[in-house]
Amino acid sequence: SPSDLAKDAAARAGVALVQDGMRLGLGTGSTAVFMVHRLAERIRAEGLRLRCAATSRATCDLAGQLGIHIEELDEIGWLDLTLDGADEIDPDLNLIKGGGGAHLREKIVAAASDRMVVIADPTKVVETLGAFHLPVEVIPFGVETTIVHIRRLLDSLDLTHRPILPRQRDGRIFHTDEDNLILDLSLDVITDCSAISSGLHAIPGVVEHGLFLGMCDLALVGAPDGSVIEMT
Ligand code: DER
Repeated sequence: SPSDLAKDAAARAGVALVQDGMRLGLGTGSTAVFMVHRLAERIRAEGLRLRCAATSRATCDLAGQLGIHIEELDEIGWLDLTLDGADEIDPDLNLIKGGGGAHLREKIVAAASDRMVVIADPTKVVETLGAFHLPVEVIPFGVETTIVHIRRLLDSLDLTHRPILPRQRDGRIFHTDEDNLILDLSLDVITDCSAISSGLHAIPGVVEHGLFLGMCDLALVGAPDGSVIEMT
């Protein structure tokens, strides 16, 4: 499909940044799947020696199936480059991530990297963040009270929002790799990213949200014809 061609083009451009000996963070999601496949091809073709940390069990499993040796982030310590997808990318390269429910480990890995490069198809590029829901990872204990605090925060910021319920997948409550829950906030337009970010972080039951502010160094946006636009 055109979307797959665009994702693969972005994935190939991201993998082209990988140099022998690098310590890499491998993202999560459908675009990251293309990236892991292209990376495995380069490793096989060129005998690249890399140290790779995964941002989810799903990516760890896929990489393992493709012969990519995955290590724990703490075994590697720090990373040169993280390649990951995004749900939305604004002109300042601020992101919404978490559509796949992996934004906590993704943010930890991105924060442990000298460089974060996002790979995406054109549908992810937006003028203003918010059309995509904002995922928030929360501890299951007392989640109803956490929801009350989030609702009060959104009201204080004059943000309209719909009922806040834990994310479901295949009809069951979704749990993250840390066995936490995800709340998807439908905010429509997010203009004051920092107010939302600091407000959410002040709530005890909130673990992490999907706003990646000032973390992305470069976005590679693929097109179905194989071309790639760089956003910096
Ligand atoms: O969950 C995530 O953060 C993923 O990276 C997501 O944002 C992008 O997933 P996609 O490549 O399947 O659109």
